[in-house]
Amino acid sequence: MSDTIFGKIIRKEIPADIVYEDDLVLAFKDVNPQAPTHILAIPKKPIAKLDDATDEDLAVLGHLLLKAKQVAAEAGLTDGYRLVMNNGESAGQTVFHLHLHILGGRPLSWPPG
Ligand code: DGP
Repeated sequence: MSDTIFGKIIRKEIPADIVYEDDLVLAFKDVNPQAPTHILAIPKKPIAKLDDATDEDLAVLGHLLLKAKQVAAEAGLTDGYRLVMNNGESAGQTVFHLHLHILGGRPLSWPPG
């Protein structure tokens, strides 16, 4: 897949407020927060969107989900939080490097728009 702004963040070519990093995943604050806490968790592997993931990505996607839980806890989201993954343009995806939004710190309505 072609490079994205998140690829530049992974390579530290542009700054981001990183809250967690290991060999497989990175988590950083969203530049346009939609809630008091809005963190993005991404695999370092450049998968454009969930539809492009394969069985080879099983471990990294499981790791991403468990690290999202850890990041939410470390951010103090003890009263619930929402994980969102937009898949494709009509779902609202704008950056084509798979990412999980971790949102919390205010009541979140349902259904999402
Ligand atoms: P999505 O619409 O699901 O593709 O979400 C992309 C998110 O990425 C959006 O909430 C804004 C965020 N974002 C875009 N560019 C940057 C950036 O350069 N830095 C950070 N920290 N977040 C960004």
